[in-house]
Amino acid sequence: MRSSALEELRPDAGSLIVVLTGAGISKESGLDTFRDADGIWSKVRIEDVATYEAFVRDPRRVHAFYNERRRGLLGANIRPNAAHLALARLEREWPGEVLVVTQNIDDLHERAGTTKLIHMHGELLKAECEHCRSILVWREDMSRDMRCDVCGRAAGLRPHVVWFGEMPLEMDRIGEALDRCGLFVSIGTSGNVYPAAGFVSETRARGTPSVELNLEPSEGASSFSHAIRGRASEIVPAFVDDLLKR
Ligand code: BJW
Repeated sequence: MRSSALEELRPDAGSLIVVLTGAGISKESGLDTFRDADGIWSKVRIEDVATYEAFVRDPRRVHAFYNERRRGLLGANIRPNAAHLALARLEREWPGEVLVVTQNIDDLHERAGTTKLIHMHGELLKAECEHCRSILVWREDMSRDMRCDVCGRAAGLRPHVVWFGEMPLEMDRIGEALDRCGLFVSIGTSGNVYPAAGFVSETRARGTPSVELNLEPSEGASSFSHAIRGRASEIVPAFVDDLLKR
């Protein structure tokens, strides 16, 4: 990390910092990314498990995919790493606001202590009823014939996740935060999936400084004003330390 370059990133003490996170921040907690060589999309096809059409065609298969990932997330060995913990510290200690917008459906930010958080692609530990639109906390396996606890109807429960072609959640709140933030930070995302991949361009158009913390340059790397390369568990705590020292 070049401290002279980082110095330029100094946002006003009272300003809002928006942090976008992706699968790379949870990799060192033991959860797979999507597009790395050993990632989830190297084992299953998007069109088989991550579209509404796939769910209608073969709900058993889609439920099996998410049931396995839910069981994995709840495994005793999965816990937040130093990067999640550093972002929770940033929220506690930064004199302005911090909003974490995560594409991840895991709950590792919450477990680390982050409270100002938007799960734009949903949450693995929740179910949604297609009949009454209730969102239910869900830690067990799910199947198509289960009944909704709220409306009592069967065959309507789906994982509360955003598949391709579906609208990500809380886009108005995210847009408002991007409009007024003093710093945009992106951590552990490949920049392949929109609309999240376009956030940096939105902030850049307003002249807002931005920094990408990732193992390697993302698809949109050239749009960031600054970059820090390395493993999230090492570079995120160092970055947060640096921001809080100023
Ligand atoms: C480390 C590290 C370490 C590793 N330390 N770094 C053309 C055709 C059709 C659709 C589109 C199109 N063009 C655009 C679209 C829209 C589409 C899209 O973007 N498609 C692209 C593939 C082209 N987007 C959508 O459909 C979205 N909706 C939408 O646009 O709504 C508007 C609309 C509505 C109706 C009609 C039309 C438009 C929805 C996207 C939903 C994405 N869903 C998923 C699955 C969620 C549930 C689940 O988890 O199963 O979300 S896909 C998957 O990708 C998941 C992730 O959140 C998302 C992003 O992945 P992420 O986090 O970036 O992970 P990776 O693996 O890609 O990258 C990890 C990075 O970490 C790498 O860079 C590593 O190097 C790094 N890393 N270890 C630091 N230790």
